[in-house]
Amino acid sequence: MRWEYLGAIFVALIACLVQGKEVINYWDIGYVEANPDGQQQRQVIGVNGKWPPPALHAMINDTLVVEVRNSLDKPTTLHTHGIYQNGTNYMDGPSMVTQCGIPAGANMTYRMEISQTGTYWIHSHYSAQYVDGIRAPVILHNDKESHEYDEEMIVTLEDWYHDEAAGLLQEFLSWKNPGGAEPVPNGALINGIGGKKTAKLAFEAGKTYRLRIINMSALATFHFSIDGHKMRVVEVDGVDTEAAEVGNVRLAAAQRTSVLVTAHNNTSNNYIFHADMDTDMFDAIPEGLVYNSTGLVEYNSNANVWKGGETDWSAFDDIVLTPYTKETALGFDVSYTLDVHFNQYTDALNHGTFNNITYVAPLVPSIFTALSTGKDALKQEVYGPQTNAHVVEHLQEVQLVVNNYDAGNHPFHLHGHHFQMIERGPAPYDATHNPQPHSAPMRRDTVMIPSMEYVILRFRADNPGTWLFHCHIEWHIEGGLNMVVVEAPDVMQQRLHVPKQIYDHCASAGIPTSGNAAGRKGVDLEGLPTGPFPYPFGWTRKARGALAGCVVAALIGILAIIWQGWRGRDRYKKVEAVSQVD
Ligand SMILES: *[C@@H]1O[C@H](CO)[C@@H](O)[C@H](O)[C@H]1NC(C)=O
Ligand SMILES: *[C@@H]1O[C@H](CO)[C@@H](O)[C@H](O)[C@H]1NC(C)=O
Ligand SMILES: *[C@@H]1O[C@H](CO)[C@@H](O)[C@H](O)[C@H]1NC(C)=O
Ligand SMILES: *[C@@H]1O[C@H](CO)[C@@H](O)[C@H](O)[C@H]1NC(C)=O
Ligand SMILES: *[C@@H]1O[C@H](CO)[C@@H](O)[C@H](O)[C@H]1NC(C)=O
Ligand SMILES: *[C@@H]1O[C@H](CO)[C@@H](O)[C@H](O)[C@H]1NC(C)=O
Ligand SMILES: *[C@@H]1O[C@H](CO)[C@@H](O)[C@H](O)[C@H]1NC(C)=O
Ligand SMILES: *[C@@H]1O[C@H](CO)[C@@H](O)[C@H](O)[C@H]1NC(C)=O
Ligand SMILES: [Cu+2]
Repeated sequence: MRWEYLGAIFVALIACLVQGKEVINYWDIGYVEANPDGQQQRQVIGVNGKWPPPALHAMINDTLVVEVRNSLDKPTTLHTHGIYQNGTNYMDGPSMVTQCGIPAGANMTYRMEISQTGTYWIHSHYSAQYVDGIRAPVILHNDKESHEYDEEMIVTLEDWYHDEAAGLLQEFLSWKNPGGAEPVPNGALINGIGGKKTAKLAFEAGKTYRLRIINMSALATFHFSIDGHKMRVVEVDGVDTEAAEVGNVRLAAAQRTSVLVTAHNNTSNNYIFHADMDTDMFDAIPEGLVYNSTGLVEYNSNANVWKGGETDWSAFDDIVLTPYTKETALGFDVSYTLDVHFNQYTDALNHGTFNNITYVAPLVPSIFTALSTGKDALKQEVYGPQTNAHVVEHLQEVQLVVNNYDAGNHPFHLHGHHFQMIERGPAPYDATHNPQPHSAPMRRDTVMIPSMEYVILRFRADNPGTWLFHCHIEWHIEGGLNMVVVEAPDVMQQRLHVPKQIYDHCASAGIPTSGNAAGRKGVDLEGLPTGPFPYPFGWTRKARGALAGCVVAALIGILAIIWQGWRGRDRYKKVEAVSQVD
């Protein structure tokens, strides 16, 4: 054998070691029966005939593969939340943004290179499907973690509904719900169990545990704490942090936090842990709803439950954390201000909106518009007025200023990136003010913006693709609180090659895969449905209510007059008739 062959083999071997392995998971997605809270048996969406779906694990540099078979009677997709999908935008999952949806009975191979570590999750991004249970943790390990610990455990928190999402969605997006009251969950699940069943975390004396807490909620925010134990935050949304001691952690929907907990050095007690849902988001609290869930940290099955001590419920603020790997604050080449409002629109439904535009899916998924329209792909118009597309250039530094004018708190998620959290304050953000970011700002992929506050986010556009930016409350996604960041469509055209499988799915669903949002050339959007729009004159909800009242009163008045008229005419007729008979 010649030496250069040996050399080549050696290089290939090294490349293999660094590239990592392929981790293949088979997921047959279908309906199964489950009763996780012991209160109601219902149909849920599970994997391989089981529920909850299994957690996925991979190492940095591995290729994570999920072979999906769709055994549902409707389309589905999978979104691996927080994964960059660098070069594989079409594996990101949101239906009508990066793919058409896997039709009932069809298959799809999701394949992604893993360049990240930390705690993530995977869920359907088709309609409100994940609320029916198709959601699972994704744990990405490093060969050497930033902090030392003995063992790790996953703690999933999710709100649970007894009714299926499709029906709840119908009630939510209804003219009978003009105020947009979200469906309130029937309870909460910890690691997939709830009600009278108790979730347990088994601790051994003296060990240090990493708890990977994942909020897989549709709506509810959770506060998590353990009686009699200190917690140190070491990761949020896949970004390792310098250890920070806290009394409790708050997780909005889709957020993840790892905490280190050192077990006591004796086994004389067991301890309660708390996962309390924030009821601020609930329009009403139904009778009997247990919104404060508890579980047991068990040292010894015979030990008593420790009583005493007060939980430290002091606010937990993620913006003051320090990332373990520090990056200086980005500047910005472009800045977009996004005003968040909820209002009743001209279709009589309550919609979530950025700058008074509510998202409506285009006829052509945005990725295909970006890939097929040549130079026009750089124009915002080709993506259609209702996608709220913002086109950014390759490697630009982008700033998003999000003003939350709604009465509720909303967790916003950007696909394809971790953004830097530059500043938070009372809305509206004053553009003349010069923000003073932390020298190494915290990064994450989902940020909670409290009511009437703004947050400034920055990221580098180094990942060509069509990326959704949206509120992660499932009901608000469906209500239109989404927009699409179209990142470097010119570079997308050079680098992205959408697999044939995805084109086949579109073809079988009759969805076009070229042209602008309407499937046409240039900026001719004929045939693309428009609206719904805000009511004109910027009337407030109250004013419209009053006006609606007036209109109804006026209508009743007019109808009454007409009816009187009809009756009157009848009476005249009768009188006439009588007189004729006479
Ligand atoms: C992952 O790959 C990068 C370079 O591609 C390399 O520097 C790193 O050591 C690899 N990590 C592991 C755990 O293999
Ligand atoms: C989908 O994959 C399954 C194996 O998981 C296979 O049996 C089936 O034939 C595939 N269906 C299609 C339409 O390719
Ligand atoms: C999960 O997120 C929802 C929505 O923001 C929130 O109401 C709930 O409290 C969160 N759960 C946890 C355990 O943080
Ligand atoms: C047990 O823990 C306490 C406080 O946590 C500490 O002061 C003590 O030294 C520990 N004992 C042993 C034997 O490790
Ligand atoms: C066991 O540890 C707890 C917590 O550190 C402490 O309060 C308790 O006194 C210890 N009990 C014994 C028997 O050491
Ligand atoms: C639920 O927990 C919160 C703290 O998170 C507390 O203020 C409230 O009183 C508790 N409510 C019930 C009914 O336990
Ligand atoms: C958007 O709507 C809100 C409330 O309906 C209104 O206050 C605001 O001025 C509108 N913004 C723009 C840019 O039209
Ligand atoms: C994507 O990959 C390119 C190199 O191909 C790299 O420069 C860039 O930082 C990556 N972006 C993300 C978000 O991973
Ligand atoms: Cu929201």
